[in-house]
Amino acid sequence: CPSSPKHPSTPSEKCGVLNVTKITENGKKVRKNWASSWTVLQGSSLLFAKGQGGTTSWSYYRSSSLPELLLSLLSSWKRSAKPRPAVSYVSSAFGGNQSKPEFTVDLRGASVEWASKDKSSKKHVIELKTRQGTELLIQSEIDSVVSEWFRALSDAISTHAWE
Ligand code: I3S
Repeated sequence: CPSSPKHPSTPSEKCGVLNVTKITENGKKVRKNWASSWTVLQGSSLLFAKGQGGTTSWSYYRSSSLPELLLSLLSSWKRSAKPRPAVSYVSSAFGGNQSKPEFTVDLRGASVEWASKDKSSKKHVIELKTRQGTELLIQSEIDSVVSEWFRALSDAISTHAWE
């Protein structure tokens, strides 16, 4: 994974697109609001960033292959009502259009488990509970993606448990 804007010198351990919703915030139940988020695991921090304009987020392009990059630039160009010159898409892909971190979760003292059926009707759902009383559901339609995240989050939690 590329570095995040928050910690430019530290490469992140894992990144990717996941569906995420909070279900509890500071101990209080909140309404679900599933959203697709660019997710970055770095040390004991888990960072979520929304892509801008429904396209892609800051590091997507940097972690993509060239054919993927060209395809996504072409599709964002086609989607625009008033296409801009191609060069402006290229510049936005390389950092001009970085999305802001939406929120960060502290994994120290957190726990992860597979969410029970009553938490969500979706498949492959991870429930993450933080020490601060925030509970998140994390999901992807691709089960291998979710399994990898489960392992990465469990590892990060045990590595940073006593900090
Ligand atoms: O646990 P819930 O309340 O059944 O979650 C569902 C709702 O949040 C629903 O939204 P509205 O009640 O605002 O229409 C969402 O669209 C669903 O995705 C939620 O359930 P899942 O099972 O997808 O997590």
